Amino acid sequence: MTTVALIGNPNVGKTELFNRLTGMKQKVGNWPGVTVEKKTGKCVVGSGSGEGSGEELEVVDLPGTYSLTAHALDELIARDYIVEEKPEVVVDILDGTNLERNLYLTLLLLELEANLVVALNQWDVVRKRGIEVDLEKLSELLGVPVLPTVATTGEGVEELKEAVVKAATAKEREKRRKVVMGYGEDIEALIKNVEKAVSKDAELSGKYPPRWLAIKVLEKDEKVLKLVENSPHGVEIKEAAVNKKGGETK
Ligand SMILES: Nc1nc2c(ncn2[C@@H]2O[C@H](COP(=O)(O)OP(=O)(O)O)[C@@H](O)[C@H]2O)c(=O)[nH]1
Ligand SMILES: [Mg+2]
Repeated sequence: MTTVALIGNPNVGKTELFNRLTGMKQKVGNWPGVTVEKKTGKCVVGSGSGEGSGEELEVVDLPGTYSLTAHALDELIARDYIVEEKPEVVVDILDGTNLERNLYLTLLLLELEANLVVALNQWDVVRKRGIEVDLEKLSELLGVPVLPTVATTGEGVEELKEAVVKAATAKEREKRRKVVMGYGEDIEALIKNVEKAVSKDAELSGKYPPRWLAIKVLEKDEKVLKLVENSPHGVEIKEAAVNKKGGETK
C-alpha cells in the first residue's frame, strides 16, 4: 500500500478531491495531541489495465495551508507529518486559475524534499477562462509530474492516482531531479555553511533534509532551532549561521 498525503492552499478543492478519492471509506479523528481534525481514507487505483491498476492507496488529508512555518498549528501539523512520517507521495493540489499564489507552497514542499505530484485542479475553470498553462514546461521547471484535474466531476482523477503509484516507485524516485530554489549568492553561501555543519550530525541530517534544516536555521524557525540545540553540533551549527562579514543574518 502506498501512503499519499494531500496538501494545498484553502479552497483549492482538497476536500472535494479527498472525497472523490476515498468515497465512503473515510476515517475521521484528530491529529495527535491537538483537536485539529485528521481524515484518512483508502482508494484503489484503476479497474482496467492502466499503470498501477489494483494498487491500494492510503490517503491522508493534511490541513489547508498557505505556508509551512512553525508559527501556525495547521502548518506545523502538515509540515511535521511530511518530515516525520515521510509519506511516499505528497499530492500538492493547486487552484489552476491562481498559480502564482499557489506555487509558493509548492516551492516550500520542494524545499522539504517531499516526493511531489502536482494536481492543477479547477481545470474546468482554467479552460473556461481561456487561461493557457504549459503543463509540460511547468512539470519540467518543478521537476515533478503535473496533472490537470476537476475534482467536482472526477476528470483527471484516475490519471492522478496512476501518477501517484508511479511516483512512489523506486525507479521514479531515483530519477527525480532535485530542484533547488536559489536565494542569491550571499544567502547561498550561508546556507552552504550551515548545511555543512548540520551534516556533521548524522542523526539530524539523516532524518531531515540538510538544506531544509539550514534554511530553517537561518530563518530562526523555533522548532528547528530546538532540534539544533539538542544536537551535539548545536553550537557549531549556530555559529555557521552567523554572517562573517558582520552581524547575524535576519
Ligand atoms: N469548478 C470547479 N469547482 C471546484 C473544483 N474543485 C473544487 N471545487 C469547488 O471549490 C470549492 C472549494 O472546494 P473544497 O473542496 O471545499 O476546497 P478545500 O478548501 O481545498 O477543501 C467548492 O465549492 C468546490 O465545489 C473543480 O475542479 N472545479
Ligand atoms: Mg477542505
